[in-house]
Amino acid sequence: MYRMLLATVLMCCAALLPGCNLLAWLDLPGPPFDATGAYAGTWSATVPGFAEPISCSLDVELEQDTDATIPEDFHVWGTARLNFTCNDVLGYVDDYGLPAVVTLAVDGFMTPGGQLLLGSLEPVSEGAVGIGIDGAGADSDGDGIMDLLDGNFVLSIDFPSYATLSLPGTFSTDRAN
Ligand SMILES: [Ca+2]
Repeated sequence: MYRMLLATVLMCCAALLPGCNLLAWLDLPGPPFDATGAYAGTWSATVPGFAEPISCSLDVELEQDTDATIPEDFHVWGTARLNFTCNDVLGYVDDYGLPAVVTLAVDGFMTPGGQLLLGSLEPVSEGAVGIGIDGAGADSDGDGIMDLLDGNFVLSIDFPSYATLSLPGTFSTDRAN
């Protein structure tokens, strides 16, 4: 009975008072590093129906407030820009009606282990483009700032005038600033 009462009081406290942050009260460790910054690298994916993978450049800009109160300090957001302007990609740009560059706002979080889970889904003028990113961040020099991010992504493009394209692939980036 006492535990139920305590739990109820704590839940009410968390729900009603903005200053009452139970997670902060627990004094849990913060994010392993700060992802804020610009990252540049390449993406690679296999287009359905084609054996050869295609690859081109990728830019990611991220923000994270590691001084914020938990869980907001694990919140990561920014933009991911996939270029389709490389020679081996241009054919698919025509075939699939892909834009030359896909720039997407992404939002998500960092796990305590440094994994970044980011996603977006936003309408564009002709349809919808979405991306899901599952990346592993690393702080290679131990200064608390993330230095590289690589992992997997799925880009979904749904234009009414073209077939829906789901492009799963991998990416690798390093800090650019
Ligand atoms: Ca670092």
